[in-house]
Amino acid sequence: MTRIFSGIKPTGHLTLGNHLGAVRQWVDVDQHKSDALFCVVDLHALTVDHDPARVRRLSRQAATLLLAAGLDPARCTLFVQSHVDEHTRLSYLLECTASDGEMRRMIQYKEKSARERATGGSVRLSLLTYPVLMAADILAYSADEVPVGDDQAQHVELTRDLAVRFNQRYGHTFTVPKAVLPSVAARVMDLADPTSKMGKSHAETGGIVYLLDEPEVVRRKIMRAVTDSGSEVVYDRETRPGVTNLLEILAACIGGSPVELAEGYSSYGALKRDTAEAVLELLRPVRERHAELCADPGYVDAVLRTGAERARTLARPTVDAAYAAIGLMPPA
Ligand code: AQP
Repeated sequence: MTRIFSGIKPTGHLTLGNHLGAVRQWVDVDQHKSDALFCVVDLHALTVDHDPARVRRLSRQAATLLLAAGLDPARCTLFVQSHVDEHTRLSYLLECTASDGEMRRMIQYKEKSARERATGGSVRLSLLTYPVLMAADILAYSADEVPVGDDQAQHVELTRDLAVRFNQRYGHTFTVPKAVLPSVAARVMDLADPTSKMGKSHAETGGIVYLLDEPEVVRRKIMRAVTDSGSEVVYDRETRPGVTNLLEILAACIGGSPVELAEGYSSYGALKRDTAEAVLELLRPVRERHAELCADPGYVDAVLRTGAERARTLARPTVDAAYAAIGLMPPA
């Protein structure tokens, strides 16, 4: 059976981008056809300036929202990264496999480190090495597939390179995984700036739809989405990024192709109205279930405990094999 691993960082409240680009695929497809592991990757949230209490709160909220979105603990394994030591154990071995040049070429590192420096902050070393920890997250479970949005494709490519290199140097240890991207909404853009990705940690929140936004707020954000000059509804990422983003969101919510959906609209207003209603319809059950789960924190704890136990059992032999292969003496 195909093994799948994917994760989400508790750096902010989950967004429509996370939902359409990743979580919905996990819920509707992955957990039914594969041995799927989903992880709240809390260690990754420490790579930028963070508030400890907020990370703890957002980790719980992310796990609760994933269950609310439809992850079923009877069908998949849901856990928190820092509850399973194998991730950091393996990460160091992969740091000894990667080169610093490789790390500095990562687009997210270049963008985020530039942002940090521009605001006078210092760049944490972990921001540079975090793709290696992500590789460890994936390789520890011998995952075959990694369902991700487009922004993570480069990191999965790095994971593949590290797996191949390690296997060549030290003998076959890791499965070489591949990224699986959704066919639409692989990169949902910020509604207020459709040339930049809708990211949950971004400071400007006016163009970001959060899964727990009140319906009126969702409606307002979509109705105020920046559209393009011209008035025709045309699907073209280059020349019409705003309208194209709305068409992608609508298509991801109701099905169909964004190009064909465009033919049914003669004004931006109608497209925005339909997109807002489609998003609200998609998020309504998630919000309702989230409220129910918040009333039962013991259930969420139990799911995460069982998930971490299974994750540990799966990761341990692979990480132990990597320790042996790279030349470390086993404990007596
Ligand atoms: N806008 C998006 N469109 C499609 N997919 C997306 N994903 C994230 N944003 C979009 C996918 O969701 C999964 C989890 O994402 P993440 O937690 O790694 O990243 P984030 O939500 O983008 O969080 P941040 O902290 O705001 O990250 P940065 O600062 O990197 O933008 C992934 O599969 C991701 O592809």
